[in-house]
Amino acid sequence: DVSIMDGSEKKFDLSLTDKVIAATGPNAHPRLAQVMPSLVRHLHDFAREVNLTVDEWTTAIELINECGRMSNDRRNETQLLCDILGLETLVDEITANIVSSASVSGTSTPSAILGPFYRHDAPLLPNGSSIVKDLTPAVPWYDQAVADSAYITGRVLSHNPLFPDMPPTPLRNAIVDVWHTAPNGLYEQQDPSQPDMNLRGRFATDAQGRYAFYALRPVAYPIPDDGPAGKFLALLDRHPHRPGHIHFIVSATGHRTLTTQIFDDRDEYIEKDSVFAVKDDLVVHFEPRERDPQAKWSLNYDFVLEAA
Ligand code: MBD
Ligand code: FE
Repeated sequence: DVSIMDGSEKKFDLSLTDKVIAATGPNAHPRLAQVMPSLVRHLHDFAREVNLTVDEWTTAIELINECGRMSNDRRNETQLLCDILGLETLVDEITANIVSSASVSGTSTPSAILGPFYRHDAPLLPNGSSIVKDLTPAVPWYDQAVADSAYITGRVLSHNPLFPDMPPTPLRNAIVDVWHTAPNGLYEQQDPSQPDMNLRGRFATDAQGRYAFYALRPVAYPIPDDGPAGKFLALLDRHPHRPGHIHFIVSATGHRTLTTQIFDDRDEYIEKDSVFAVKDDLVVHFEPRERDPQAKWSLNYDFVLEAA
């Protein structure tokens, strides 16, 4: 026990941990007043358990400071740090458990983490068009893009948890917001050689709930590993790779917005995602596509939203 009291002085009766917790005032923000005792206890217990030294704590502070200094609209290093610790996936799981009624588990499409590369205001495109903006032989990844061109279709469906036995029904005018990396493993905002908003788009579903667009089969890709999060991974002897994935935010009036990702089942990293986001129901299988000069592969995937 490292508490500083020796039992003789009533004034120092509380352990350091209890003092910090007791310091919270009566007018504290209610949610903070609720969660901080637990946070302080776990932080203090962690430091005691590992015998954390001042030097080690200073190193950790520098890591976090460096993440903060690097973070901006184009790269959120602090979020990346959370991702490699599994924290974004954990809070995604907890949130899903809180907001979905337990009885409907498994009936709507599972969520997955947003990640640091979403951009608002991707162009709204007509169904059947392509999110691949620059596909000329001058593009360094042209050959791979041609080989992996894909036609992605599906429906957005509604599940009403109040009527759990009813089959999901098609949702008209749902928005499918999609983004993925180029075959060089970079999102457009990471890569000056890609046009603005390359490989991003939004599609509105038709009266039958259908969406359709041309994209590429996603490739495995290393999360940015030239910063503090990457340095941390290396110190842990961990690889930075994510399995090939496509991000989606699917929204519709009167429904919970779904943030998710789908994962290509051919990917060698499918079981070792560096940010722990893969779920069984999000693993998809691309089929060879015949008689379409625009796409070598096809994928059909339905999203099921929960009425809210
Ligand atoms: C990504 O591309 C990503 O999707 C996540 C979740 C974390 C880091 C990089
Ligand atoms: Fe991603």
